[in-house]
Amino acid sequence: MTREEKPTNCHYCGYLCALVATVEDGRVIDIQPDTSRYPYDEQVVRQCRRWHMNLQDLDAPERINYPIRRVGERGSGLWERVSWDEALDDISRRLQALVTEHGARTVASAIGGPHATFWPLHRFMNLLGSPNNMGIGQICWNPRIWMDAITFGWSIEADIDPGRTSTLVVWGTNPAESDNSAFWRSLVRLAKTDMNIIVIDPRRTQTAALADIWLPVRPGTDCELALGLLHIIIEKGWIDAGFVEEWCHGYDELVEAVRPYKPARVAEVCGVPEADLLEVARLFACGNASALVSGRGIDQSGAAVAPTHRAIACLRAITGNVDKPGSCVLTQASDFAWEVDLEMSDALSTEGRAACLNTPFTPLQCYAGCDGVAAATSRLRRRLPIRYLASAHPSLVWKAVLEGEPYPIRALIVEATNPLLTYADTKLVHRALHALDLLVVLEYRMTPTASLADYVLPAAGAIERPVFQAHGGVANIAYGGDAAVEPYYERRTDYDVFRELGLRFGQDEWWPAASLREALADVLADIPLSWEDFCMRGIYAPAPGFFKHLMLDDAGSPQGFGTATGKVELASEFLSELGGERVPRGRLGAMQEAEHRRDIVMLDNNSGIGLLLDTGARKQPYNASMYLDNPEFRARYPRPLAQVSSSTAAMLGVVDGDEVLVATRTGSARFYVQTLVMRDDVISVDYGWWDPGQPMAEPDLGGMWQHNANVLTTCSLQGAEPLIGSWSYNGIPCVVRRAD
Ligand SMILES: Nc1nc2c(c(=O)[nH]1)N[C@H]1C(S)=C(S)[C@@H](COP(=O)(O)OP(=O)(O)OC[C@H]3O[C@@H](n4cnc5c(=O)[nH]c(N)nc54)[C@H](O)[C@@H]3O)O[C@H]1N2
Ligand SMILES: Nc1nc2c(c(=O)[nH]1)N[C@H]1C(S)=C(S)[C@@H](COP(=O)(O)OP(=O)(O)OC[C@H]3O[C@@H](n4cnc5c(=O)[nH]c(N)nc54)[C@H](O)[C@@H]3O)O[C@H]1N2
Ligand code: SF4
Ligand SMILES: [Mo]
Repeated sequence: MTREEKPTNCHYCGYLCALVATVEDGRVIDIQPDTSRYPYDEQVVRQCRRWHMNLQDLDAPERINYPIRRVGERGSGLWERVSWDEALDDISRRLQALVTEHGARTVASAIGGPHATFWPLHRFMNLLGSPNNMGIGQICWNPRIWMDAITFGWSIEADIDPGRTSTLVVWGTNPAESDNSAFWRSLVRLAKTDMNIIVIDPRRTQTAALADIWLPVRPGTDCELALGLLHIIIEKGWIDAGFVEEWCHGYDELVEAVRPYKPARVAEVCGVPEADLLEVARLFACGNASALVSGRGIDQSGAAVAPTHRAIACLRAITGNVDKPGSCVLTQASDFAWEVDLEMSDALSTEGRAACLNTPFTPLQCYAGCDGVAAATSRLRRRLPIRYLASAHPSLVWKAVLEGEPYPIRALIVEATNPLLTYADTKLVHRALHALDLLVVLEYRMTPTASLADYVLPAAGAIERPVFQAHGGVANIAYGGDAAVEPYYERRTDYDVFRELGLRFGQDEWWPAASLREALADVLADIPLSWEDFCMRGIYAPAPGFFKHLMLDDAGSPQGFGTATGKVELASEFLSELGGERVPRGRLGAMQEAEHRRDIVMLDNNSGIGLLLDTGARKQPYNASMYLDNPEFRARYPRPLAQVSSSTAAMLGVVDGDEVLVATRTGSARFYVQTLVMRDDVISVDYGWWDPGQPMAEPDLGGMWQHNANVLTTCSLQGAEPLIGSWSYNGIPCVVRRAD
C-alpha cells in the first residue's frame, strides 16, 4: 500500500484554494485545506462550505463516469455507454460531414463562468475555422475590460490598501454572497477602520450594511449616477488638475457632456438622496486615494453597460485615481504565455473571421472590434485575449440554428455551462437545442442541458486534473496547482477531449503537449518557475508597480498610457469611429417623468404590480445552477427566493414564504417571497434554479421550468447595448402577483 500527501486545489469557485489530499493507492481518502500555499488564509477555506464536496464528488453517484450516447429521441433520457474512441470517432465523423456540407462555421460552442480551462476548446474551434464561440463575453466582466482598455490602454484592477485607500466604492457587486475569497473578509475588517465605504446597490445587502453610505440606486440609472458624480466633482473644482492637464485627453468635451447632470435632477432620476450624492462625490474626489470595484449590477444592465463603465473610468481619471497606490493598478501583460496565443485566435481563417455573426450588429464585440482595440491600444505592445471579446451573440447563434440565417449552425459543443438555466430566454435555448443535428456536452453530471445531448462526455474535476487560472489573460497573475490523482473511471480533462478531436481533424502540429499538465508546463516556460515550483506556491503574481505611465522609454520620455494619444482617453476617437459616443452619455434628456416617478400600484383586476426585475443576485452556498443536489445545501436553502421590500410585499398581499408569480414579456416563473430592506420598485429573484431530483428527460428536464429566472429574460439585440451587445439581467420591467 502507498500513502502520500498530495498538494492539489479546490475548483468550486474561481479562487482555486490549495488543498492537500491523502492518497492511498491512487484513491483519495482525505482532503484538508493547505494554508502553506495560496491563499495562505486559513479562514477562507475554513469558512467555505464548498470544499468538503471535493472528496464526496470524486465518487458521487451523480457523476458521469463514461461517455454516453443517446439512444432514444433527443431528451428521452435513454443512453448507452460507449468507449471514448467510439464517441470521438463518431463525433468527428458527424462534425466533418456537417463541415463539408455547410462550412466550419456550422459548428458553434458554448462556455460559461470561469470553471474550466477554455483555451483548448477555442484552439480547436479556431483551427477548425469557426468564429462561433458563445460565452459570457457580453455580460460578465468583459464590458469593463473593453472600456478600461479603450480609456486607459489596458485593463485595471482595484488596489485596496488599508494604509492608503481613503474611500472604497463597491458598485453593483455583493461580495458577501459572491466572493468566497479573502476580499469579503477583508471588507468586513476595513469597515471597522476609518476607510469610507460606499455601496451602490438597489438592495441593502450584507455588503451595503457595512457601508458608511448606501446609495439604493434605481436599476438601470448607474450611468446617470456616475455622470452626476462627475458633474459635482467638476463643478466643485475637486479634480486632480495636474493629472487632468498632463494625462487626460478630451477633458473639455467631458465637461460639456456632464453639464446637464445637475445633482437635484440626478438624485431624482436615480432615486437617491441629493445630499448623499454630494457626499459620495466629495469622498471619492477629495481623499488620499479612492478605489472602486464593480460587478454584475453594472455588467448586466443592458444598454447602459458601455457608457456606465466609461463614466466610471472618467471618474477615476479626473480624480487622479489611476495607477496610484490605494486606488487602482494598471495590470501588466503576463510573463507566461498569452491567452491570445494559447487560444490561437490568429489561426482563425479569413473565411472563419468573415463568418463572425456579430460584425454588422455589434462593431466592438467582434473580430474587427478586437483588431480595432488592438490597434488603438498598441503603444505598449500587448494583446487582449480574443475569445471572450469576440464571442458570438447568443441571439444570432440561436437564429442561425433555428432559421439557418445568415447560414446554418447545426452543431454545438457545450463545455462547463448549463445554458438551459444560465443563458437568456430558456424557451428559445430549448427550441434551438432541439433543432441541432449534433449536441455534445462535456459535464460532471447530468444537467437539463446535457439531457438534450447526443453525447455527454465525462469531464475530470478538481483533484483529478491540474488547474490553472490566469485572470482571463489580462494580468500577470496565475494561480492553480496539480492533480492529486489520475481521473477516476473514464473521465478526461477538457484539454484531452479537444486535443483528441483536434487530432482527428489533422491539427496534430498544434497539439504538441500530450496532456494538460505538459501543456501548462509549456505555458509557464518563460517565467522563472517550473510547473512543479508553481504548484508548490500556488500563485505567480509579481507586483505590477504603480505610475507606470511615468516610466521612461528608450528615448528618455515618459512612456504614457497604451492608448493612441498616450493619455487617458476621456474622449475616444476610436469609439466614435465605431458609431459610439466619444464621451460617456446618459439618457437624462430622454428620460420620461413616468420612468422614474412611477407610483407602485396594483394593476387592473388585481393582476399584479409592475416592478423592476433583477435576475441573478448571487447567493451562497450555490453557484449559478450548481450544487443544488447537495443535500446539506438544499436543507439550508431549500427554495428559490424573490426578494422584495416589506411595503411591496404588503401591497402584493404576501408574507415571507408565500409564492409569487413573476411575468415579463418573455415568460413567467414562480418564487418564494423573502422580504429585505431594498427599493420598493425592485424584485430580485434567484437564478439557476432546478431540481436535480426530478426526471432528467423531457418534459421535466430536471424540473427546470418552474423557477427558472431565465424564462423571464431575453438576449435580443433589440434594446441591447449597441457596441458590445450586452443584454439585461436586471432592471427588467415585470408584473408580480401572489401565486394562486
Ligand atoms: N454564490 C455565488 N457566487 C458567485 C456566483 C454564483 O453564481 N453564486 N457567480 C460568480 C460569477 S459568474 C460572477 S460574474 C460574480 C458576480 O458577482 P457580483 O457582481 O458580486 O454579483 P452579485 O452578488 O449578484 O451582486 C450584484 C449586485 O448588484 C445589484 N444590482 C442589481 N441591479 C443593479 C443596478 O442596476 N445597479 C447597481 N448598482 N446594482 C445592481 C444586486 O442587487 C446585487 O447585490 O459572482 C461569482 N460568485
Ligand atoms: N438571469 C441570469 N443569467 C445569468 C446570470 C445572471 O446573473 N442572471 N449570470 C451570468 C454569468 S455572469 C455567468 S458567468 C453565467 C454562469 O453560467 P454557467 O457557467 O452556465 O453556470 P453554472 O451553473 O455554474 O454551470 C456550470 C456547469 O459546468 C459544469 N462544470 C463545472 N466545471 C467544469 C469543468 O471543469 N469542466 C466541464 N466540462 N464542466 C464543468 C457544472 O457541472 C455545471 O453544470 O450565467 C450567466 N447567466
Ligand atoms: S473559496 Fe472557492 S476554491 Fe476556495 S475552498 Fe471555497 S469553493 Fe473552493
Ligand atoms: Mo459571471
